[in-house]
Amino acid sequence: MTKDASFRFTHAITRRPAASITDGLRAVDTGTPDLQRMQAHHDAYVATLRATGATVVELPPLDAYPDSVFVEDTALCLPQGAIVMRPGAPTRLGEAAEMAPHLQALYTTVEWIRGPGTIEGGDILVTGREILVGQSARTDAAGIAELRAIVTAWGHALREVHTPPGVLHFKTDCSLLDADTILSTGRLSASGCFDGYRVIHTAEGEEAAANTIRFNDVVLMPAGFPATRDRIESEGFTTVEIGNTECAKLDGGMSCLSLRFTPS
Ligand code: CIR
Repeated sequence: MTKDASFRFTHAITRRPAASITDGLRAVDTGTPDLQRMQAHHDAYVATLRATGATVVELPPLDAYPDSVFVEDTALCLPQGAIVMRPGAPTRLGEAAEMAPHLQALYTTVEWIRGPGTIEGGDILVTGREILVGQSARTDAAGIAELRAIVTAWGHALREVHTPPGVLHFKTDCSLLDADTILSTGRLSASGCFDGYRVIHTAEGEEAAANTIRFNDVVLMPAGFPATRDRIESEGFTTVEIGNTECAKLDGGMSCLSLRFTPS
């Protein structure tokens, strides 16, 4: 794939948060998310994606799945096709089948992780060179092996890495800023998993800013992390800050809220 294909996209899919979001999974209870505030943040997020010229499909809320706003975990979208994931959280398993028809409407090739292994999109970082996948409480070796078989047949290199203990997903702690540049927390990059890349670190105490998305010409990042924002800007990127207080209560961030791709 061309290097730019890791951050330039014509399409995104999002899903509006459901009223059941109050029952969303969380590692630590820091309060109940407010649906109205989350919707307002979500509207700003979608508007920012659209402002780059992309087509954004906004799916309706799915009350049966409290975490279904976090669509990233349901699929991996690559230039050659989409792969429907198999989430490791039992309450989220059905979200993948809900997403599949929307991918089939846009892609010629859609593959499935069939199990018994599990894997969630939040553990997968596609760079300009390779696909990094972190084992986590949600993503296991069998799930990664199944993904490897599909993506290597499509010409990608897959490298297995580790999600820091106590961190939900690999990408909770990192994101791609361009084909060769990664934003990372110090605790994650210390593992050496980004050796050979240009790494920009989140500022001290701003680890929660690590999950951003580069989408066409902008970097969407959670609001409230000025030192990290300044670092990203000083490296030549254009940031847009999006409120993330409500998603953060459910361990969610910028990448979780969309699937980003160019259909083929
Ligand atoms: C969960 O625990 O599954 C959701 N509350 C948060 C999912 C965040 N998704 C992501 O980082 N890709």
